[in-house]
Amino acid sequence: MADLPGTLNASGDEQQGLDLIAHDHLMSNLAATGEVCAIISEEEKGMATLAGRAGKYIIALDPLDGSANLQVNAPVGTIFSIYQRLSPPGRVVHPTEVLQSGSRQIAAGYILYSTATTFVYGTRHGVHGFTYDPTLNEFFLTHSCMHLPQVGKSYAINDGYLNSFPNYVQHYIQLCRDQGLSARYTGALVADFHRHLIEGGIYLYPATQKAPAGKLRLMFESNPLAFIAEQAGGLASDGKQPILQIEPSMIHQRTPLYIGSASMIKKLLAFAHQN
Ligand code: FBP
Repeated sequence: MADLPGTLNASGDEQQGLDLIAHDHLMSNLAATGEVCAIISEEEKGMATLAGRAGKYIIALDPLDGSANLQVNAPVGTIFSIYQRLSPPGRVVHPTEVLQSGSRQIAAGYILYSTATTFVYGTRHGVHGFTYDPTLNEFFLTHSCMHLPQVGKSYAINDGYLNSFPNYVQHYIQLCRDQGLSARYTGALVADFHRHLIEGGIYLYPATQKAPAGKLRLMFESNPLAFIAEQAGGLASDGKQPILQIEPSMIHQRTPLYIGSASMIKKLLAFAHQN
């Protein structure tokens, strides 16, 4: 049972009431499929094992990304990863089975709740986007075979923290400014990432004094979007290695995140290696 609103989740973030409603809604609907044997969620301390051990899949969930945007009516989203279980169906799922590296994802996706409701998912066969039509209560394929452009016209970073970011990030942001790129930061990673998936760009959330391990969660935010980015021709890194290569040691582990257009990420990493 997840915690009550006004409380902190396992990552120490204030929970909005809707964080928990979204969490409970997704948990019960995923359990009802009978295909899922375990779930880890940003809103739940540990692994939730589901009654039906026959399920073949493990799900990682960020029920409501950007939930601080709710009270200001700005975009939010749901992010998910799908992994195959390591033990045979029918067995009790071992807690280590949920700590698989992002490279072992079989699928990942997100739903963006904004001016439209958009569902994007990626597998090793490509990335596709669907838009919800409320008049027909249907999602329609509107973005097939999505490719993340090699370069973009914007960057997303919390500029207010710039002085606490590593020098190479400050140098890279100065380059973006010198090139006349636009700063676009919504307060919801899923919304910034969606913009970059369509028109190119880069999202940066480095380690800071306040968050020395970074802010974004590896299992719930970074791995799923890194999988989609790479399947769409983009890149995702923690500044030292590809996000998908990170071996997780904790469910609520955080990581610095740089994700988006391949050539912009390569330029940033070139600065990092000079540093
Ligand atoms: P939540 O999943 O708790 O919402 O945290 C993630 C996030 O909200 C991202 O969506 C967003 O890009 C970032 O944190 C905003 O953080 P900050 O307010 O520190 O810039």
